Amino acid sequence: MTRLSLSTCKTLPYDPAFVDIGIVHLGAGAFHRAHMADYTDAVLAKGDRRWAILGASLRAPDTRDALKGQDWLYTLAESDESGERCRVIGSLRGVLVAPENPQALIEAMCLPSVKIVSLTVTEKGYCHDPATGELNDQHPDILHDLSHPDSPRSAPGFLVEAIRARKARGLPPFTVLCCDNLPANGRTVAKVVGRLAELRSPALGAYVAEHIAFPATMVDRIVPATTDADRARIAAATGLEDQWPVVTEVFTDWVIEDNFPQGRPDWAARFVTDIAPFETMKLRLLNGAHSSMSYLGYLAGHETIADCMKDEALAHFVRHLMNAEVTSTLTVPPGTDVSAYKQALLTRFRNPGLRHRTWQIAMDGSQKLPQRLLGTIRDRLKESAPIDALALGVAAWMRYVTGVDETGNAIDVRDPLKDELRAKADAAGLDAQRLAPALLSIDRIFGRDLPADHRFTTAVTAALDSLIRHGSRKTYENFRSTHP
Ligand code: CS2
Repeated sequence: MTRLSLSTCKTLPYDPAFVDIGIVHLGAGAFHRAHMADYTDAVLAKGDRRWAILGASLRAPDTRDALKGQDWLYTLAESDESGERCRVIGSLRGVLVAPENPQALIEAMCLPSVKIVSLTVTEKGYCHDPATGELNDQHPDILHDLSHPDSPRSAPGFLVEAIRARKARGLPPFTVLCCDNLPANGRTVAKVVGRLAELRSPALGAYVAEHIAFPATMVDRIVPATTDADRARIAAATGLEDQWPVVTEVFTDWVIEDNFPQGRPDWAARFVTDIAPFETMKLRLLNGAHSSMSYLGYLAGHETIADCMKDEALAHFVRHLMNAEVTSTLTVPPGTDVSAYKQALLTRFRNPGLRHRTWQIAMDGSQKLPQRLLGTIRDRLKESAPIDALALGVAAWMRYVTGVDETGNAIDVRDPLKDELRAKADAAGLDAQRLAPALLSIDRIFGRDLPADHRFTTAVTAALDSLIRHGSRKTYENFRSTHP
């Protein structure tokens, strides 16, 4: 079959040979290619050719290897209940593999045409403590980057070195645009990068604080990992072989704090001055439901989120979590109908075209729980309001990270703290009275306040006890009876 490439693709409304690199993006994975690269493709198509993206992978060469032979083009397959439509995206103009040549990436970040360095490196990529948002200055990659500043490994290390190099060359700084699901993502990354710069030199720390803009964003699009079945289906639909298409939903949303001193593309995003209410609503309703469902659903034997939603008792739990426990903690963003938002979320979760695996979402729970569930729990405790559903979500994570499922099979737990989690779980055994406090003692996740609040510890321990004794399915079925 003919391969997708500039010569075989007839549908791009602009010629990617005549664009300038305005953006360097760290973490050119599926989410970026379905989200920001799509918004940027539309800008190029409208005729503003200044904003092509040069991507970088901070770890594996696989994206570069797949896309290089097709002139960096790829297919975006968007689905909803009515079916799937395919388009080719041309805004990505290359992918560098950082570990192969860190200097080449620093040089790219120093191109005079580059005005924005954006990031999707996942929560763990910022080398911070999830509970506090502070740089973890003992993180192995940070220790490495402090001793080898011109060949960094971490995203903060690349940002600091490129900021320093641009300053030394008299170039204007770039704007740093975080597109990960971190709480207060702009401020968090500003803190992490500012601290690393300061550890290199107080003058560099001061320069970052004074001159680098870190606009916050709320990003939203569901993007499951691409499978071989997706590749085959998309090739059949388009008639062109694409080694790494991206599968997503029709829905997309991007809210951005409008703070770009060096200019920005005219993305079809929502530009606002205060991002916080949008972000909190999304992280707590969408991602909070996603994570809770992924642990409970995985343990109950559900492979995908759509499968979870077909399980009436689990779908009931999700609705209860959103309506009875999360909504009261939100400040409604201007112009938002929260009921319609929640209704739309349930429809998105049911999307039959997405095989979004519970195992994929279950990844990196230690980095996700604080902003997805624990912040909500803190707010509910302040209101002296019930936290039963939220506590069950946390307990399901605890059961999951023991690494053994309900039938005795191993769970492939992926998490930067996985060894610590496993060691604590093994020492405690499958006993909620021991396992819950053992995991709650990790203050990088839970802080000091939550483990000291007996309303929280009691609720989590009771939920974990039920999960251990009765299994996940029985536990959320009982939940439906007791929380109709
Ligand atoms: C998911 C998110 O994998 C996960 O943890 O919850 O990637 C989710 O699909 C996106 O945030 C949706 O915008």
